[in-house]
Amino acid sequence: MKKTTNHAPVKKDRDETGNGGELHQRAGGTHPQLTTQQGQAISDDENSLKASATSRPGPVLLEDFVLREKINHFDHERIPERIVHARGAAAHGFFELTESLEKFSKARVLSKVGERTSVFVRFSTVAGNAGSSDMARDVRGFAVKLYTKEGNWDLVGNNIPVFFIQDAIKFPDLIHAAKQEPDRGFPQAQTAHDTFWDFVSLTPESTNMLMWIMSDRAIPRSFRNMEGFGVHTFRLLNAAGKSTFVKFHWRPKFGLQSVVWDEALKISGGDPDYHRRDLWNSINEGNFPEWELAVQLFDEKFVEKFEFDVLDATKLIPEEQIPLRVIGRMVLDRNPTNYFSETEQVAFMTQNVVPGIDFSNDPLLQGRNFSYLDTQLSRLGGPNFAQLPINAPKCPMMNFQRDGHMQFEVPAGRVSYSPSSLEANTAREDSQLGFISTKEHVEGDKLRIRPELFADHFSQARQFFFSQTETEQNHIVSAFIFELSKVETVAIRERTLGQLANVDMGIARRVADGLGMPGKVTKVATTVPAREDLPPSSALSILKKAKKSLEGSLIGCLVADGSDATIVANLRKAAAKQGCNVKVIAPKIGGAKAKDGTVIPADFQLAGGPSVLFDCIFLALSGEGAETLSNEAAAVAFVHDGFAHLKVIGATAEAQPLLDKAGVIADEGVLIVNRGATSSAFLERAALGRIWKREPSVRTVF
Ligand code: HDD
Repeated sequence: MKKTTNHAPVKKDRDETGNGGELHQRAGGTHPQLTTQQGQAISDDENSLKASATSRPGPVLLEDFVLREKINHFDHERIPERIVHARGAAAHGFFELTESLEKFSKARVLSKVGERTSVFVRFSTVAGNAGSSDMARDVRGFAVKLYTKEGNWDLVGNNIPVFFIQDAIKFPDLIHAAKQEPDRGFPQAQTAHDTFWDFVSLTPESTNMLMWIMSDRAIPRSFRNMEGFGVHTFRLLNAAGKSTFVKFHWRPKFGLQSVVWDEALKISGGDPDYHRRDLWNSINEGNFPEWELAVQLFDEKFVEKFEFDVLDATKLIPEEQIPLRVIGRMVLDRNPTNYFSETEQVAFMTQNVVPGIDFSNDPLLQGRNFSYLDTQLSRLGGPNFAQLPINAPKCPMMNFQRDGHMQFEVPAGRVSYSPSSLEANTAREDSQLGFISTKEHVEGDKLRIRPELFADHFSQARQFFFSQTETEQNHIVSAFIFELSKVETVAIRERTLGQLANVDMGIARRVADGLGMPGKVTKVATTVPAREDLPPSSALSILKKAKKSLEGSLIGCLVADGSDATIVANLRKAAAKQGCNVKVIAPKIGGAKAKDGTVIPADFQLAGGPSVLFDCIFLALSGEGAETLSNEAAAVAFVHDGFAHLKVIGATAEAQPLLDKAGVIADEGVLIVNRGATSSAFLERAALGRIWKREPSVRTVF
């Protein structure tokens, strides 16, 4: 039977009509009766209606409305996928305010300390289609719908605080260049191809964002380990009508973490659902993803003295200049009940703000405010998508908008207009409570222009690069080399090197060297050269602010027949104390026979549990197990990759043959746990993160 939710004007559950009981009985007392969409009980769901179907089937009859309705509904099961951010995963939760911003905003969600507001948050990649891999090198969408008591507020952000372009008119070009090339339909979910680099190398305003997407921010360990940003400057408006500029930041409780590039490539094969599975599992396990909401507040005085324009979405405001002020927390504690109804049909729109929160004149934001409603109309099929349970506000809602496709409301009465006098208690506007735009004086000529302050495209790109640790800088250089190595047109590679030279000649030369194109660096002409005096900002680096903790992480523990069950049990106990989970990988999914005769249950079979799925690895092997696994390519790759991906490796002394076969060289991240000893040294080192020092010994750094 079709189940309905308790959201207002939808069709009544049949149980409520009184028919349900009877149908239930008809189905044999234990299951609800299967019916058509019109509620007619179905007698046979296995066979279509056929003419003269005695020994051999005759033709299927057009009359079979049960068959036709079922196939017809199936034929229409898909809606157009999002043109960008098609691949996503989402969860429900709440936002709780911890510090009131009442002085700055009249929005209740920002002023009532302790009040919880329901949220639905969708994370996504940008370029890939709905079925692409989670681990593509890409920006991640971070879209938050807050169902406030004063209407829905959507903060439709990304995990990177700047953007590729300054004006919405360039968005279709950017996306056409980034997505699959139109003649061949590939590559999928990646920017490593000619059209993307052609466009960005001709669009110098993208340079700052390029630094960010070539950094490890674009290959996050999980959604839980990402920051989120509203990107644009918004405005807050208080009860007296005074406006303050604001930027919004989400900061993850589990800390920022990313994977390394070779690992990202392998995760895409090992588990294309890596991020959505992680989100789903962590919520199911009660390990709720959590973020702080922080704001940067500033006034006109700061706007005047800031080196860049606060309305330019390709720039950020360093935290050293305007510190973050933490005002609340967001917890995701419930997985969706139905992926399509919720995650697919959720309609985020930047235009969704509540009284007390307002837009700025950022031309990118202004264009977005048009695009999101427009796209929902075609994606969700008409103007009534706000009635879908996932999109409906959770506060009283009343207006005179009527009819249209899929109208679920059944409004009573004669009055569907305003002003009116025929009925008492029709909805009226309220100048005190209602949404008011910031009062702003505007004058001047109507022109298609970019403000002068928008013209510096390289200074913040340079500041970003030199704010990174050496390891992170190496990764950025390698990412440029990887991406440009996939660009077939040499002139595009050269032009990109020329733009990079505007950031810093040293970076451009390193990339050129890695491409085997030394001597090919010629600066592209620019009117505003990069400033070299911007101080580095530690907040821009992942590693400088990494949390030294294992909370929420996964240990992959390799076992085989003959393993010591006590070692595994002890590891589990010690790991649980640190809030981290142990998953056991064995040659057979039925588990491994421990030396004491018990069975160590397995979570993964070796071939389906590569080490890329875990944050660190532990080899709980007996001598016999290590010998056997040394001849097993998947086991050797498990250890080899763990080492090459700079992970901390714990192992029993008996595991040495496998370590040797995998080419592991002893260093501070390889910890041998002696018989009877605890695994605490391994866990202590693992909590500090990867062994970055190992990197130059496992790959060439240009
Ligand atoms: Fe956008 C989706 C974030 C610029 C037009 N965008 C979309 C989503 C996120 C963002 C997170 C997915 C929402 C979801 O999960 O359903 N977009 C951004 C950010 C931007 C940005 C942070 C720059 C700061 N977007 C941008 C521009 C335009 C769009 C300039 C058009 C002028 N974005 C769209 C869209 C999408 C979308 C076509 C596709 C599906 C949808 O809206 O619902 O309207």
